[in-house]
Amino acid sequence: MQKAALDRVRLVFTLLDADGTGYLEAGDFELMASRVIAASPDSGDVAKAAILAAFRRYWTTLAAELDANRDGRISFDEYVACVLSPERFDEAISDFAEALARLGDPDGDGFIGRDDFVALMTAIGFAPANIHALFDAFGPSDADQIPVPVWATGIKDYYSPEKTDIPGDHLVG
Ligand SMILES: [Ca+2]
Ligand SMILES: [Ca+2]
Repeated sequence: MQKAALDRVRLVFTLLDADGTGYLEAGDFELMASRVIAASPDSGDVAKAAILAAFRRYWTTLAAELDANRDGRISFDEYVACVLSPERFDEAISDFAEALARLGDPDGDGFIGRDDFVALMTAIGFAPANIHALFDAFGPSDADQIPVPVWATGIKDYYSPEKTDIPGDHLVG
C-alpha cells in the first residue's frame, strides 16, 4: 500500500477513537455524531438524522467486517485490514460522505462555506491548519465556497487506498 494511504488510515483511526480508549467501539461513533451535530446548529433535523444514521451504519459495517477476534471493538491492527478490501466499505463510506457534506450546507444552496467546513472538520478532530489547507486545495470560489459534491468526493477519495496525491492528504501531518 502507498504510504499516503496508510497515513490517512492511521489518522482516521485516531480520530474515530473519539473517547481515546485505543479501540473503536459503538460509543465512539455516537460521540462523534453528537460532536458533529453540535457543530452544525443551523442544519435541519433531516440532515442531522442522516449523519447520525451514517455514523451508526459506518460502525456496524466496520464491526461486521473487521472485528476479527469478535471482542466487540476494533483495534488498529484489525482496522488497517480495511484497506485490503475497500469495496466492502464503499456504501457505508459513500453514505457518510454524502451526509457529512450535506451537513456543511445548512442553507441548501449546494455550496459549503469555509466557516461551516472548518466547524465540522474541527468537530471531527482535524488540525486547523490542515483543515484550511484542504479547503484551499478544493479550489474555493471567490465567495470562499466549494460545491457539496466536491467535498463528498474528497471524503470518498480519502478512504480509497489506491488514491494518491489527493486533496485529503493535506489532513495528514
Ligand atoms: Ca474508543
Ligand atoms: Ca476486535
